[in-house]
Amino acid sequence: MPKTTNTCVCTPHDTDFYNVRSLLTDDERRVQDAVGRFVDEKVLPIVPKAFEDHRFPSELIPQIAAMGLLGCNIDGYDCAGLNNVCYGLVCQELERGDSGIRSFVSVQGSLCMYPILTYGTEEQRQKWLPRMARGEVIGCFGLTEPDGGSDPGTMKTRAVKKGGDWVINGAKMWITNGSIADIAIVWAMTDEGGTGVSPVVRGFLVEKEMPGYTTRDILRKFSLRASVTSELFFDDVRVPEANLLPNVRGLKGPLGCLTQARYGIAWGAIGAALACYEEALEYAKVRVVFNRPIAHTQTIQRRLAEMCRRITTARLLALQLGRLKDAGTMHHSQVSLAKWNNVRMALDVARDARDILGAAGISIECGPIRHMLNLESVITYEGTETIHELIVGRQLCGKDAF
Ligand code: TGC
Ligand code: FAD
Repeated sequence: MPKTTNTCVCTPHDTDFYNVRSLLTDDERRVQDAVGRFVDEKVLPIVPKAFEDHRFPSELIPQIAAMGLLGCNIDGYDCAGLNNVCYGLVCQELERGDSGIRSFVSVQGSLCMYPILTYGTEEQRQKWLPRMARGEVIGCFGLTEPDGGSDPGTMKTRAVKKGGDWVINGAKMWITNGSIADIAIVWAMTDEGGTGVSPVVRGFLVEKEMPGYTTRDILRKFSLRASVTSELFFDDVRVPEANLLPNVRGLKGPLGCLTQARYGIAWGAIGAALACYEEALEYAKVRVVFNRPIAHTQTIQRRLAEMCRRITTARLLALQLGRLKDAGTMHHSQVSLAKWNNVRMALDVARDARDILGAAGISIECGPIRHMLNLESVITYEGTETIHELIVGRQLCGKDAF
């Protein structure tokens, strides 16, 4: 039997070394290209200044909505009904622009539209989802509290049933889109089980104009500056029963939403890493020091090869995760491994790219420092790196070590 020989050798592309794009369907490639063009033409020209000015570029919302990117993996309710690989590619392209833009889309789709779709009534879906897909109603997701985010089971915000309403008291902290949101998905402890029974977490749709509900922006951030981050306060906020999400009880409600958003982040981080790597690679080829481009030195080549290796493996990991999600077989611990791996990869790539750019790398004119600073939030929110390591550890060892 003759040995099979490889007769078609294609030169690896420096930004897609294993030609992962060839594993996508035509539709998936079309979605990626359309969002990529949007990022090149509309996001990148304005986002460094927005970051510098500590301003969320809300003028992008109608364009993002018109492209069908809000809740894009939801079927019906005026949503695009794309598969989860497409949703991942959307996140990847948006975060190639800025993590703040991907954050906006993650929160709207995965943290706000998803729970209404999955835990809400048909009336709630009809009322909110089409308007949220069109960007006419903006959402935020309130889980984290001032006393700690990693262990949401200890939350202090309480909802007490009074007559036909629920009355909410408490506060949420570090909430993306908080002050620009028309509705907040708020998770609160209830005592609905009665005396002697453990409190139960329930989800509520709190509307902006409800008396007692206020927000305050968190200013002076060094990270995610092109994104709104707020505190939410609830002072005897009366929420009608019609605004309770009836179809989930317990922490699995918010954690189920986090699985959706963490999935998107695992893809998004690849975009941030690619932006940094491409800039460092181009710079290294033209920056002449000691009479030769720095790209002709062993150390710089090793560092660029290391970036290429880590980005390539992250891409393959995200794509397989997406295929599992589309097949309905993805486990949330697999999402944790991907969020942990890909965000750590992106942060390391961004820091190294910043260094390869030398002094120029500290300027807002260059992307890596902006991505690097953003990724300090991305590695913390949606579960810190440690929490994801411990989720994978629990899956392997069968015991909580939190
Ligand atoms: P645990 O006992 O593990 O779970 C309670 C119930 O939930 C189920 N479950 C999940 N379901 C779906 N997806 C997941 N990821 C799930 N994890 C757990 C679990 O099966 C159980 O179900 P049941 O039926 O038995 O009741 O709960 P725990 O209290 O031990 O918590 C474990 C831990 C530490 C992993 C969890 O609390 C955690 O993930 N902590 C991190 C918190 C976090 O990620 N917060 C993020 C806030 S939102 C945010 O950051 C938005 S950033 C937005 C942006 O700008 O992009
Ligand atoms: P803590 O829980 O106090 O953790 C502090 C440190 O202790 C971390 O390093 C952590 O890894 C470590 N640690 C915790 N437990 C253990 C353990 N058992 N063993 C070892 N180490 C441990 N939240 C929302 O609800 N909605 C949002 O929209 C939202 N947006 C955000 C936007 C930004 C820009 C940021 C920065 C955060 C946002 N968050 C949001 C909050 C985010 O989810 C939390 O910051 C995160 O979950 C961590 O919580 P914490 O900051 O309270 O840290």
